[in-house]
Amino acid sequence: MRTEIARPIRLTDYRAPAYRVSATDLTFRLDPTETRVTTRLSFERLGESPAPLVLLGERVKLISIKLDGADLSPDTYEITPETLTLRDVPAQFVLETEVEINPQDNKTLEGLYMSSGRYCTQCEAEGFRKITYFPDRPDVLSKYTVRVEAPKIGFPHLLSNGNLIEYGDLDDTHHYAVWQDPFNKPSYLFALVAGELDVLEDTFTTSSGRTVDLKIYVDTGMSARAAYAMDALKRSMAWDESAYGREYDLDLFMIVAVRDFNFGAMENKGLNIFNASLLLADPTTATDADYERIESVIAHEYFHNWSGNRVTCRDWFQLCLKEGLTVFRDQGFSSDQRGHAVQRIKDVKALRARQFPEDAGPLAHPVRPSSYLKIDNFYTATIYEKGAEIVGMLKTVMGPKVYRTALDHYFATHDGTAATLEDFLKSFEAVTGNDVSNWLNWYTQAGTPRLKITQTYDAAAKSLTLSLSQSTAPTPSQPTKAAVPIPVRLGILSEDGTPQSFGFEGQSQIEITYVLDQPFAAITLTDVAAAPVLSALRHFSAPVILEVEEPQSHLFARFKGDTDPFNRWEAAQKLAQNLILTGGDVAPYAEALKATLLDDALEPAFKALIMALPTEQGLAQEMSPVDPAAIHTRRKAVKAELSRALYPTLRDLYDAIQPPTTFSPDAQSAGGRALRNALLDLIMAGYGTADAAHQSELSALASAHYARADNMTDMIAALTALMSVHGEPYEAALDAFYARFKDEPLVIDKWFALQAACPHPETLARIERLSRHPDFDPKVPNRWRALVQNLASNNPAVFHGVFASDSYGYGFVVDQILTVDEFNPMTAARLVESLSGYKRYASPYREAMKAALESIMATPKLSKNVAELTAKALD
Ligand code: 0A1
Ligand code: ZN
Repeated sequence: MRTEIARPIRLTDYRAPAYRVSATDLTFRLDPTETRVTTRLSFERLGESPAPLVLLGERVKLISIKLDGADLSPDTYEITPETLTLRDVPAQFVLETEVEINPQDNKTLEGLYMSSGRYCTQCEAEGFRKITYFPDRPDVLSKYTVRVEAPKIGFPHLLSNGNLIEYGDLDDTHHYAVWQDPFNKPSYLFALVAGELDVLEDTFTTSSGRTVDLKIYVDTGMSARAAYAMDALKRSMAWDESAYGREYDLDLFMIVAVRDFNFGAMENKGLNIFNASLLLADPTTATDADYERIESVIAHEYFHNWSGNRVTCRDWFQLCLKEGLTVFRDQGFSSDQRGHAVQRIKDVKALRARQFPEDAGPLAHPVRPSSYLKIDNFYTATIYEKGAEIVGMLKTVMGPKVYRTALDHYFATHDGTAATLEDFLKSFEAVTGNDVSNWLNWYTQAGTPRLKITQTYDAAAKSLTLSLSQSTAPTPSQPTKAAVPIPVRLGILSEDGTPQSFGFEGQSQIEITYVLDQPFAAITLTDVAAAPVLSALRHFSAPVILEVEEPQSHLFARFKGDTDPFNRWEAAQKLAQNLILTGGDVAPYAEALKATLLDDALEPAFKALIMALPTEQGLAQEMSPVDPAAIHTRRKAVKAELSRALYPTLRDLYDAIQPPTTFSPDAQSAGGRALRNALLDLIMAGYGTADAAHQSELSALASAHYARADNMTDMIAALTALMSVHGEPYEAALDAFYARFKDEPLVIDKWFALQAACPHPETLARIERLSRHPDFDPKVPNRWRALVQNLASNNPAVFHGVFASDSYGYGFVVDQILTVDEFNPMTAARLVESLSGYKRYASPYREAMKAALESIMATPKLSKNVAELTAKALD
């Protein structure tokens, strides 16, 4: 049997709901296999004429149904596997249903499910319908009262959204709690948690003087590990007040950490639920990257309280209204906490690594898609990260003051409602009086625009003419593209790297932002004293691919001295990319890198970033057709050569850094560790081509780094360094690591991840072995992703089988997708993307990847999630 192709949901089919729900009362009698949910909904018809009431429900067993207190006979309603329809209802009525659900059996991790013996929920996007019959769509907002009943033993904490208004004993064995949320909310923001938990408590005083109780619930014995998350939460609350004037609105804010979770975290009103990996941290179990992620995700979910909860989305096509805006807000927070340049470089690296390939392949979709089969498949880098870039561009073009006023206007105008992207853009129009409708093209058009700049310098006239043009290649179902507004921030340097002023529109400037909103435009900079080096798209002012024809010397000038740190890093990356993809002498690049490393004015975190060569995945985007074997070999060779050329410098710098005796996760300390570990990484790249004596010196260095590591960042860096050595020292360190952390699931995830990401001929066999390890469980997404996602996304050499042409990693990944698709389609589907770019690959990879996708498609009973993405990938 072939999976039946479902009917897509289209934006143009949007119809306002026929009924509003003025109150939602839920009672949960919790039981692992037979939870009873009683739902009392007060409906009011919105339109003039009678309309059927269609409620959504999946895998819920209807026990009883009453309308205005009277039992309904089965011939008055109709049930399908996904709906409950009442054809004939009054204009105003109360509907009461009782349903039975089975949380223990629910391995989709959507709706109500069990994790480590606790009950928890995940309702975004369409999980609430797995709890009860409801108009489960984001434009139906309602006030919730929730009563939770459970045994006292095993379930001392009974949590839901809002305020606790009542609790007590039902009898000797059972108790209950009643929660009331005073704010209207859509069903996707509903949450419930019940179980044994430890809690870390604190308070926050808002700018208007209200005290908010903060509670973070974690596994018993783990509350100390929530301290960093608590600190990040308080900083986020203060930042949202000062940067956006947004104050928290309830008296209580709770977060719960759970081990089994499909995504990162969820912004349920007043009760955020987090994947434990993004909440728990201490120096011995979490890396600096983990601390950084925790800080940004805590902020992200908290910021949703305004951008997402108080103002929500009219329908799921508007997902980026809340996600793009909230990512932009959390990036602003991180940037204030950790440094603007370093944060921008990291954000752009992530955008290019995840969003650019998406936009260049068969899964390309606009930031506001026009149709979908499963909305779960649209929690993508495009909607999140490209969505954030659009908001960032608006801020760049409008300026910070206008941006802030427009956001204030947006929050004030749409508070308590479900809004659209047009509403968001209209706030900018309301504040500026300007038409901003051309910005909608960024939302409706897929594909990364290419920005081409050609330059003509007239030495006699001292003028520099820049011709700018934009184009976007066709994407699935969008053959032609309109121009989008592209802010191009630019300045000029002299050949020795010093900034030059210039005239533009009659004024002397050091930097301008020109908005290219047509397919083509030409501008002239005057008073350009000497032959200029153009520094365009500073701070990555737009998510585009920049093409500038220029000599290598210009790249070196920017690498050495661009005052814009982003473009300094960018020039270094371009030079490294050229070395790897087209060859050339490594010496000048090594010299420039050395000068950078010896420059005391630069931050360690920036130096660490500039030392990292472009990744194999990044290089693949620059090659056509992609030959992963050539990329791997050439990158490795350039890295080894750099390592040899710079060894004395790298070693001196490495030896000169004394790791601090006490650990602090702050940005500066993390930057110091990042630099020391980047030095180690580059030093170790020389291992393969070193003589025996030097090899044993390097092996000893990596082992000593491991032995002295007193924090997880340094341990992982040492294990990564030992990958170059392989053999006994690597195995011994891995075994020691496992023995030490075997009772720490989050660290054992790292143990799996590390091995899966090792670029070595034996890795595929090791991964297959690890998939039979007693600690491997595909039902736990964190563990599954650690092994499988790391192979597919972070180990291109092994995934594409470059070490042995007959063994690709594709087959293993397909088997894993199919295994997980049987119980958790949402998580399984996210891995299909790894095979989707096959058309860009050279033979034989291309054919093998395509065959892998076809084998998925030929499988009976695929989920809608996997079927949608596989069909698109093959299209
Ligand atoms: N709104 C969350 C993302 C999220 C979406 C779906 C989930 O489960 C299926 C979980 C989380 C965020 O942006 O953080
Ligand atoms: Zn979000």
